[in-house]
Amino acid sequence: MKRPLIVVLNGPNLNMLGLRQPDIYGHATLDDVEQVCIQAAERLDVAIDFRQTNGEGELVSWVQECRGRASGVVINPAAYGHTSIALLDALHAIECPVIEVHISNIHRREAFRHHSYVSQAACGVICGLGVRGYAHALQAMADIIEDEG
Ligand code: CA2
Repeated sequence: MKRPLIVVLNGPNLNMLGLRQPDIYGHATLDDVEQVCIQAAERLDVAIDFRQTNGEGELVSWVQECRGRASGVVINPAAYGHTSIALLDALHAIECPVIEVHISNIHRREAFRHHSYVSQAACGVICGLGVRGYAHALQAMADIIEDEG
């Protein structure tokens, strides 16, 4: 039987992970995050499509492409979570569950990071658990997909 597809989307500057600010984001690179996701997907018997972009429009287009293709979306919108109504609108328009991930605990940081537009479209939010948050998000998404039958 075909494995359900979970699309894992990453927003701006996440390609810089591991290169700067290890006190906030740890030492893992984006390649390491992808490996965490690949291993979790193998364990959970789901397929993943892992992507990163610095462009808001590209991120919106990738979300739109999930419609009818993906069984679930895990997204670290990075700074666009705090700013982008366009991204929120795109996430509202797809008909699959969304889980938002942030590596850092955005609520322990500057006030402008405390609000995320994306959270309004998400069935769950994971933040502050480091890159392991992606594995937890994939586990939760696999459970949701199975429950939906
Ligand atoms: O904690 C997270 O995962 C964030 O989504 C990361 C974003 C930040 O804007 C959000 O508030 C929280 C930043 C992406 C990574 O930015 C870096 C910049 C320089 C060096 C390393 C990472």
